[in-house]
Amino acid sequence: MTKQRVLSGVQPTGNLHLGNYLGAIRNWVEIQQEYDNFFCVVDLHAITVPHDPKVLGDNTLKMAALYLACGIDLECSTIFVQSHVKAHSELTWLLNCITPLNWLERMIQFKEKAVKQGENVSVGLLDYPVLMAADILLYDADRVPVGEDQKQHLELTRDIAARFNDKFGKKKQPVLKIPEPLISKQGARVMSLTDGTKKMSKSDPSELSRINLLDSPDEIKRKIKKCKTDPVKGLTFDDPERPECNNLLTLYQLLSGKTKEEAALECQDMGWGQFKPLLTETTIEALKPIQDKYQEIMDNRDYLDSVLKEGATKAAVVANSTLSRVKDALGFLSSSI
Ligand code: ATP
Ligand code: LTN
Repeated sequence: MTKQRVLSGVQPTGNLHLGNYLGAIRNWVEIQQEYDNFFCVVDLHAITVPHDPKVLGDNTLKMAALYLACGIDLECSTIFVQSHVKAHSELTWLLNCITPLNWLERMIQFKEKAVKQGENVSVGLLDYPVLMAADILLYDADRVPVGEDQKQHLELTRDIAARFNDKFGKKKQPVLKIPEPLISKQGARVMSLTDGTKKMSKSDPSELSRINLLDSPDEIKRKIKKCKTDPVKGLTFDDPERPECNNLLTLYQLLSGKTKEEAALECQDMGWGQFKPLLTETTIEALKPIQDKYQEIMDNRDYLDSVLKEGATKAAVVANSTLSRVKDALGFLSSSI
């Protein structure tokens, strides 16, 4: 039986944090053996907000190294850079022309990011979800593992595919596969260390709000020491009055590999003075193997280059075949005449 296909990606903007790891990449690693996977570094998405050309390339390379360091296995997964496969840009244009403008204006992430940027909002930022739809639809992905914040973008992807099939599919033969989101219950929404009601995010101006996968033990210690807590003794999950407590206990549970029950029992009588050092140690220990592997990969640039080259070649075969199908359905004159 052929395996179902998975596609996902992360933008090479800033450092990968525990939210990206627990909400996305760790789940990719957990499920990868069951699927045929494509994981891309979505560098075209990274330029939808003002960016620095001096660091884009390096950040893209670092993100790919982090995918490998987190445990992406090339036996069952392909790692590639979005801009290396030209079909992503081309399909975006084609989908742009069938996507109603008001579908994009409704996107929560666009509204939030547009407000933050004031005057300087690009057409690319509005079009970001169509590019994301192209990423997914090019690979006929069955499943898309992401954090909770991407749910709306996935619904849009499904709507775009359905609209395309409806308008251009022949005799009920769909052109594009409609993907399903894969959002794990735990870790889907890791919250900021400085405000338990806001998601941990790369674009938060405060470094203290997030723990990055490459933070040193001292940085981790300092951030957990300063993180927001509450005056109550004893830690509990799921108390709406205690968002910080729920977040920190969830981090402890996920990073220690314990069950929810085990973590709840262990921490039920702890004060913050006892819990914070425990969380610090657990975090440092959980990130150490990733950090060591990352260094090893970054020290072997030739290897990393070859992974990305091979990845782009494999990805292009699948992507170009979907693109041809789409162009045929739209009635373009074939270029092979
Ligand atoms: P930005 O804040 O600039 O939008 P981001 O931190 O949200 O960036 P992305 O590159 O947009 O990072 O997201 C990559 C993946 O990480 C996505 O699957 C997203 O759903 C997931 N993710 C991001 N933040 C969190 C979070 N706080 N908790 C769980 N998952 C998250
Ligand atoms: N918008 C996503 C990143 C992203 C993505 C994708 C995720 C771009 N293309 C395709 C899954 C599938 C985000 O996490 N901000």
